[in-house]
Amino acid sequence: MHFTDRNTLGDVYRHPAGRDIIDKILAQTGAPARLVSNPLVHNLKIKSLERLSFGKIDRQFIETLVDLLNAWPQEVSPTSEPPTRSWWKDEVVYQIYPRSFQDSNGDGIGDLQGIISRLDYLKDLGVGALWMSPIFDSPNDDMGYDIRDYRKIMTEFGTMDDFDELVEQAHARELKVILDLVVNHTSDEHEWFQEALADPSSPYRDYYLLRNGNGSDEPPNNWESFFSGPAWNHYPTQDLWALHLFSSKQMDLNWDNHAVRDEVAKIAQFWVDRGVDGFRLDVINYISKREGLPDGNKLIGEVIGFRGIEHYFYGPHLHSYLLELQKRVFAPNNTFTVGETPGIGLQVGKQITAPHGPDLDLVFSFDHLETPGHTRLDDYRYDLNFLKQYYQAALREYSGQYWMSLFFENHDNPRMISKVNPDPRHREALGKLLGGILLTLRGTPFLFQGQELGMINQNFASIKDLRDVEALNQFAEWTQNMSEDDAFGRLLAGTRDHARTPVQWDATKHGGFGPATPWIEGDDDYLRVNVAVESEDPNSVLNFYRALLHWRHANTDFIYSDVEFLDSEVENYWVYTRGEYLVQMNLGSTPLNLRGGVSSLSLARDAELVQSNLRQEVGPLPIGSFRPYEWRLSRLVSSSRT
Ligand code: TEU
Ligand code: CA
Repeated sequence: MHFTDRNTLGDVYRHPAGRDIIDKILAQTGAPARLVSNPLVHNLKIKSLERLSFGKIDRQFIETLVDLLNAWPQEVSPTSEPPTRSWWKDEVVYQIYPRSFQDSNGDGIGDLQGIISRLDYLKDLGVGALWMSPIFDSPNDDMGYDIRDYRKIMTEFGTMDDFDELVEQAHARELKVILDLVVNHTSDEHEWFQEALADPSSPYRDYYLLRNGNGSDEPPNNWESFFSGPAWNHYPTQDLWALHLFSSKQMDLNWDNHAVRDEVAKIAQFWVDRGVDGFRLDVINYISKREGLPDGNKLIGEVIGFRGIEHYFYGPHLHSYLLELQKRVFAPNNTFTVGETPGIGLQVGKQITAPHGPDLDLVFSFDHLETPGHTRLDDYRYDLNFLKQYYQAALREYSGQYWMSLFFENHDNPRMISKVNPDPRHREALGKLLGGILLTLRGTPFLFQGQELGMINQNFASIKDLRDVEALNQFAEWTQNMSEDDAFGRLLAGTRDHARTPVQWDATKHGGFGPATPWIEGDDDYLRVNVAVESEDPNSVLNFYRALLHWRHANTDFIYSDVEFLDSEVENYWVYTRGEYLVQMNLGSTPLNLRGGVSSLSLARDAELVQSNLRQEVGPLPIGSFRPYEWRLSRLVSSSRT
């Protein structure tokens, strides 16, 4: 269908990208999903939005929407066959933030030799693949997500020999190695950018999104950076402006330039040739920007929070650029790929990971990480009933050969236990419950370092304890019109630093991370919560993860089995089957007692318990009753299936 502004919202909703955009707006505004099926809304023409919004949705937004709908593929391939077997479906991926994992040489910074020294721990835990946040040469303005040389190991992390040893040692343990490839932008210290600045006739000028200033001190458009302020650097000597969606030292590459795409393909091939099994592709859906880099719509900027985002989060050439990389590097080498795609919804996520000829094997979407109306920086209690609703809807879409990534934590987000319920009395049960969900839903689980210990947010005392460029920039912006205490208080709940404190290995100084004062420190939580203590405790979060990870390995049919949700409307109760297995849990901090009107399976008397998150000394309550955050996995013996 060729879209114009005379198409209706019903037509828009039938388009995969259109449906995702409308679903996101509904979710953000808390409007009911059925609003779209209301004929009054369904039959509205796109062009009427301008009048109905009193101009808030302006002409330019309408043209952007129509162009995007015409630029994007309009079909989502149907599939009902069972998923094909792949190592990246069999295995659980463990994300390592190298800077905070293990310091081997006493400089207070994690490194590759530190990772090598912990490979036996990871193998024993039961994970099957390691995704390392960027390890390449970087000035660390954004902790490695600002790459200065793609073919050199960051000095603090070690050498290429250390890398080769890590790959060899990981493969010897049948652990796959996944690198974090950041190719939406490079560091401003990358030689390409330095040459682009130095020489007006340099071919590298077209590697970036540079605009002549024509003497103006106004940026070329009104786009905002994710890390505060305008998304443009000005270089007065050259009278040049350069785009940076992230920090002012992370310069966006011009992917419309074939030479850039060629460079990226060669970089990926270089690491594949060194034994890398896969890549996590950083903000990969941002690489294609709308022609002319037009101003962002005011209303969309207010709703989404970043002005201009509609011009790049579903870029017009994203599909063709990903396909090019797939054909040149990933498919010929059978290289696993997972795209970090902030803002991408379920339908476009299915298009990108379509089983027959995917652009990428998996994507990371983030719509489940905050409940509607909240942002990461809000200090609120995350309601697990929202997680249940999200995954029930998402896994109805990602059925058959479609396959989801599953995660609750990463290096950009606070610890999930703290978001749900920081009450220390519930930490162990809740930590295990979250692991139980992650490892029994249908998809590939991604476990973030320390999550297996039940690590939580840290009691940072002041801004001096934080290291993250996002937090520091936000603090500088907010303290222009509020006190330092207030600005720090607003940052504390959601700063990315919570995920970046050193992994807690034992109760010695710095938690066994290393002898020196680490580059970032947490509170004294490591005295109680660490690998050494938890390894000896049969009731620990660590031993819960370890048991369930090994159980998965011994029951691969479970991994590929369908998921069927039951009793969906019972508050605080989440129950689903995975083939012959039943997963039940109490999502609340108070006891749950199921009354009548639930499925017979929920009250099955002879389901055999496989694993629960209760402490061994605590026996289960009568059938249909659950302790706070109680989780259990049972095998349905034949009679229960009736
Ligand atoms: O993250 C992009 C991303 O979606 C989040 O950083 C989010 O945009 C940000 O926290 C503002 O809400 C990737 C990396 O995971 C992150 O660590 C980098 O800082 C960022 O890209 C730039 O490379
Ligand atoms: Ca070190």
